[in-house]
Amino acid sequence: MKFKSNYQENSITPSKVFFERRKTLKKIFLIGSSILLPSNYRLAFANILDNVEKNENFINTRPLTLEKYATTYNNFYEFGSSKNIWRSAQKLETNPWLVSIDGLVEKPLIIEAKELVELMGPIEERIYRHRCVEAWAMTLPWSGFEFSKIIEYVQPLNNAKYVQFETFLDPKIARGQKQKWYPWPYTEGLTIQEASNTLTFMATGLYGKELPKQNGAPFRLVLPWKYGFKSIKSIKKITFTDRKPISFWENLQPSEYGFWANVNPNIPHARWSQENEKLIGDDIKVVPTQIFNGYGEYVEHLYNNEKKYYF
Ligand SMILES: Nc1nc2c(c(=O)[nH]1)N[C@H]1C(S)=C(S)[C@@H](COP(=O)(O)O)O[C@H]1N2
Ligand SMILES: [Mo]
Repeated sequence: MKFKSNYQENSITPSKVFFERRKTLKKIFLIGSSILLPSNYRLAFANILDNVEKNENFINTRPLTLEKYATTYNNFYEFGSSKNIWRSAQKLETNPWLVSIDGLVEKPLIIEAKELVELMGPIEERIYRHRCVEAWAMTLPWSGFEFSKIIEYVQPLNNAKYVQFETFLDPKIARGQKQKWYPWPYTEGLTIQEASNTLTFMATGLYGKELPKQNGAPFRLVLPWKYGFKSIKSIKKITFTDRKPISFWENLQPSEYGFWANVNPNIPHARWSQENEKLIGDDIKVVPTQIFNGYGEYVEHLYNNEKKYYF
């Protein structure tokens, strides 16, 4: 993979040199409240996925979805509304990829995606169940880091109540964005409590490899207790705010796609039941949907034990 070969440098850099360089980078980040890195700092980093630790809290009894389905059966409306967008998603240029973290924070940041990942590492692997609002499901091995690390780093102000996420806008490469009736760019939002939860994950890899473009390279959110549309792909902008963000799907059809969107078998979608889900695989298996997709122990307290948060 092209991305990988660019990343060989540190595997042959003595670790002390690498460590010193990391320190220099950290100092640079600390100089201004918001800075752009000079281009010579767009260094090639180690293939950080080589030293990924599996997080034992998030292994799964459900078998992993076959990689061929996870990477060829996708929702990424920027590239079209079919599941078969993996080829057209290869047009997305993810290197360079500048990300802005701004709004109500002490230390706003504009940074290259690779460098943000370096800064937030080490990378860990978590196996999470994934549940799309369309009633299909997968079980996926993500690598990445907890979103709380970003929160710690930028230090939100007291009045920051929500986090808004936004992806790219480039109709020239993303054909779906030529469809003007969609409220591009794709936007999502969480309360700051949700964003700080242990489960809230920034994925930078899948199946021990760099994150495929169709799965949201260079990084995307993964929120396993919520319907999949909340897990926004290919993030360009993260804004801490005092206003509740209106997400892409909520904006399109608020009676069908709620802000909370917590997985709940008892709250049907306007057009179908959510009682069961189809596990994608060679033989499609139908299993009951679990409240909070089975992650209640981590997130129930966020919702005052009210298990109804969908809208
Ligand atoms: N930017 C963006 N992010 C997105 C989507 C999208 O269309 N655009 N689709 C969402 C939906 S509906 C789902 S189910 C998941 C699918 O992720 P996957 O293709 O990696 O399984 O991505 C979510 N994130
Ligand atoms: Mo979805």
